[in-house]
Amino acid sequence: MRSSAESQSLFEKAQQWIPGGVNSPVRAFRAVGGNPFFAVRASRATVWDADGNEYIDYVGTWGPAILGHAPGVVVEAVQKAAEHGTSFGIPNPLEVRMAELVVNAVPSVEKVRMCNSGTEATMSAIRLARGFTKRNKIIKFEGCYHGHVDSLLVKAGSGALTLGQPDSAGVPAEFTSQTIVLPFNDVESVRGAFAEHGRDIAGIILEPVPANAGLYLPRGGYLEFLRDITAEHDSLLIFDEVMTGFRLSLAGAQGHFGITPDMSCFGKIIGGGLPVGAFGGRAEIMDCLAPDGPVYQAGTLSGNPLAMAAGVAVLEALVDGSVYKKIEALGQTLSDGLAKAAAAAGVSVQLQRIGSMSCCYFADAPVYNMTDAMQSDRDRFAKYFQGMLEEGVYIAPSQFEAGFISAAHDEAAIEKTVAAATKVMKTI
Ligand code: KE4
Repeated sequence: MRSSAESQSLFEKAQQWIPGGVNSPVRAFRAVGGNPFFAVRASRATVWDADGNEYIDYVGTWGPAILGHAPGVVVEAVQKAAEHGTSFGIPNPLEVRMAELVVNAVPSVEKVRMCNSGTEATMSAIRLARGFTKRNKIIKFEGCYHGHVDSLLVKAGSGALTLGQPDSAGVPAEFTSQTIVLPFNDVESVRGAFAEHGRDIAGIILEPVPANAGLYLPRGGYLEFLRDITAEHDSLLIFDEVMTGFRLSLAGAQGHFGITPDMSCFGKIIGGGLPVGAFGGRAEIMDCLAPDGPVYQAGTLSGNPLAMAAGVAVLEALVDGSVYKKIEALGQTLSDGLAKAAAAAGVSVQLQRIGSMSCCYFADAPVYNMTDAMQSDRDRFAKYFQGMLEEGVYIAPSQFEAGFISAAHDEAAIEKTVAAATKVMKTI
């Protein structure tokens, strides 16, 4: 039995001064029971908690750690940058290098604006879409999570779905009245929305691979359909690639699927673990942003030299493509191993994976949308989570999250994980 005295003590203290004891709800373990452990150190594919327990980490700080934790290139870059100042609020060369890397990596992005979180990126992208098209309605899909933007916290995924609050209190109906929420992978519902609201739809925002209700894939032709119908109605196609950007390929999901959105949102990986967000797209759209255009958007720490230094170091390490080959192969090995573990235990799972992102649904049928995902057996998932934790494997503390493999994982880590799953699956 893992010791947890120090984490318990920290959690008691945290709950006195921090709502729920956490600074982001999904960390509270509410969906899986028990109390969260407190991380004190992370390196490569391992995280250590305050009681000295170590875990193979498949959360990867929810996506940023594609190179693993504390990669040397990032640590050195941040140390060097910090010696010259932690923030200027003045344009700096690292911002220019970051923009160059993003524009060179993602063909659909002609210009990009940095901000400080994925939420800011999506919030700004939909404001820009409305300003550019002079229309108000936005289509989003059930189960997709775009951060805690008021108007998009409707049937949202991630922590909202985990806590059973896909719609948040405190959001006036007026703020979501312009948001059309449709099931993912359902062509007819999108056709119907455009038939009814066509000329007032500023755009569609989606996770091209929804990974905030577990992980499910677009059906064949679906992304192409969304690209065509938005173009047909002069609406914008906005890919929220906060999670998939620079994860599924150097050009994200759009590069993997060969789709050209009008705008894209980024975060996580491009900050190398420091607070970051970005949104970019066609120059004629981006030039509507202040100071050139009428759409206002700003941020004290946007383009901050530490986040830029960390992000530039990561992106430069990804450019040759070798990381993607490695994490794709490890992802396949892990999914194959987990499938065998489940089969041996007679447990019905849906292992859904793309590249280094995956989800193990405890479900009898494949998952293609939020309704399917909600059929999964969350009690069984909670038992699986706790069993894996006892075996020294940390997976996302929610059935409605994806897992990540980093370049720091290796065959030995995957073998240990599969061995743990083989043991745990027999007990749940
Ligand atoms: P942030 O504001 O948390 O940086 O990004 C919001 C966001 C936007 N778009 C997508 C596709 C996202 O996945 C996210 C954030 N992802 C969750 C994990 N599923 C963040 C974890 C958390 O909320 O603690």
